[in-house]
Amino acid sequence: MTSSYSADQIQVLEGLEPVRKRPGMYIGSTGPRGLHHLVYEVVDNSIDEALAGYCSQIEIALNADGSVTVTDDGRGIPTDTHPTTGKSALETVMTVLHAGGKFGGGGYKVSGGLHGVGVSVVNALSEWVEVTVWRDKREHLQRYERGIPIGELNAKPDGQNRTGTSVAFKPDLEIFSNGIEFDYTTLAGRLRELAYLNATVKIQFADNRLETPRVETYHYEGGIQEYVAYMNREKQPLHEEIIYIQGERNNIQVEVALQWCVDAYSDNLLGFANNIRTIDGGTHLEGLKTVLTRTMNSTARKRNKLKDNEANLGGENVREGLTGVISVKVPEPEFEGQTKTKLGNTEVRGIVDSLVGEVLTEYLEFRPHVADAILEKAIQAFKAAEAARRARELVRRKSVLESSPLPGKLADCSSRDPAESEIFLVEGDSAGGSAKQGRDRQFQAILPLRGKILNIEKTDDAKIYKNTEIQSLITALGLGIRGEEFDPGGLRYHRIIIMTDADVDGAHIRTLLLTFFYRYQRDLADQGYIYIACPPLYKVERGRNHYYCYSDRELNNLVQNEFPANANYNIQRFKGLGEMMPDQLWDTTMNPETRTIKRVEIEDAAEADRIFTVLMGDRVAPRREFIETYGSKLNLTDLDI
Ligand code: 0RA
Repeated sequence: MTSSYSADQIQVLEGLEPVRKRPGMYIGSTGPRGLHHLVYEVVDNSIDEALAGYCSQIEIALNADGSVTVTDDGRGIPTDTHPTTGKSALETVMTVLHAGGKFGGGGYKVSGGLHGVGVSVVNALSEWVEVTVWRDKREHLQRYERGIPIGELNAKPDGQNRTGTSVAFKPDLEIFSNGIEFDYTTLAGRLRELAYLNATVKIQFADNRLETPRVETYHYEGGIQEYVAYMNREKQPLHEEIIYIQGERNNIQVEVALQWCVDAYSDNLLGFANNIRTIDGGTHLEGLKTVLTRTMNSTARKRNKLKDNEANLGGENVREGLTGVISVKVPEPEFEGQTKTKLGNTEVRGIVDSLVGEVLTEYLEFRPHVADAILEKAIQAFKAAEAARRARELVRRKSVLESSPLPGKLADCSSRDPAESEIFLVEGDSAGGSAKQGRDRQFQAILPLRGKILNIEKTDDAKIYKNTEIQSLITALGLGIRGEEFDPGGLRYHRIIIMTDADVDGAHIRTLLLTFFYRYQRDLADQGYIYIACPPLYKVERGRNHYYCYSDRELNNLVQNEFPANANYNIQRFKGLGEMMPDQLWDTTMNPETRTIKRVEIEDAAEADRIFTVLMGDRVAPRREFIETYGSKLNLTDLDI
């Protein structure tokens, strides 16, 4: 540290320097996820102010210069001088790590989880930040550059007597070296989710980067009840009214919304703790699952749907076709697991159990038709599961007889270390052949899949396990049975790479596989094991050089911008993977040194669930509507509908 810094600046540097040195420690990554995290961090502060009861509206704007502005109508960050630092509270919040929470704004803080690192982290990782606070009939403004205040906190009279906070920031390209472009859909998904989870808040989202700005408002007075309705809007509900349960015990707030659907076979339960999506579950979801199973079984016995000599319905059976959201607000949340997305507070389990148990039991007593409809579905599921179990046992017995449990067409790799092993799921035998010859057999396995695999969205368990393509997929991957506790220990490859042709059929097979993974064992996707290979579309030869292009844009760019105007060149369009020579396939698509693969991430589970239903389910009308809406983004000549 040089001696030219003033005392104030040294403190600032000590405060935020670690953040700039190791941004990943604070925001997870400096890729797109970390970048978007900055916005969530700032918005979370406004949401906290709303949960404390002081803020009703939050506006988020993506600005043309790449910055973002988040404005709320809360009380405004305090601007008086802070006793220990001698600086304004505002400057302290902005420049001292973890200072934000110490002001005790009341209500719930999301600290400790994915978010809650504090707005100072955003300040540290931004090229500049400008904070405006309206309070005490004044407008206060301060600017920071890379975490350092530029000048004093400036105040001028504000005639309007408004209150609130506005934080504008531009992410620092020095930190986010892959780019600082925000994705509208990603942000919109999370903001919509926040609006569902916090029914009182109105969230406005504007994209002012566009020539004609786009503005959307999210305000759902029905809260998570409306969230469930939204997720189910393409499905056929088993009962009209969404079951809603709300209560508070020991300072822990619990909210649950549930609706079963007729034509759905899997369950879709989303858990949130302090507005954070708990992908890895935790005590709130455990409590909910336990109480659902118990309540439905006792209701079944009361209503004579289960005889004394019949076994209890399993949790899986009871949850079949269920869409639900549980949102808890816990004063001191403990988040566990590698990604801190599992709620650990043990007291939550019992509170959810007793609260939901009491209300749901009574709800069903007053609505016997609803109770019977759910029970009949669960009993059917129970019977189907029995049939599936018998089918599975057949599979198991058969594989014991065959002595080799791995499918014959799998070309396995030599490595037995899943962490370094990958498997390519390849469309068709001919591409499978090229891939087998082109691969590095040390760590790359190939499983050719013949034709279209079963559409799991339309099928029940028993049929799924009889399907040979799915059987070989399950055994090759080393997976267990649908819905059983996911054990990554059993997984034989940590990269499952879907490699299909770059045409409509390829896209269809890819979607079928993704549907399979999403419905069959979503943890695989949630934990980032699923990838999509990116084979090239074109090979361009010019003289002794050749180039591979992965999109039309790349091809145009190459031909128009890189080649001289009168160049002679030849373009070969790959119609399928099978057309590529084994070494071409290796160079362009399989070699970890040179290839691009896309990891499948499920950012917005509710939307994913809905889209899978629309694209793969039984009902034609919503699918047609989806294609009509988004069809213009597709190349219609490629569509064979
Ligand atoms: C601490 C205390 C008070 C307000 C806030 C924090 C506050 C922080 C943020 C961040 C974004 N928007 C915000 N709005 C409020 C309240 C102090 C008081 O007036 O008593």
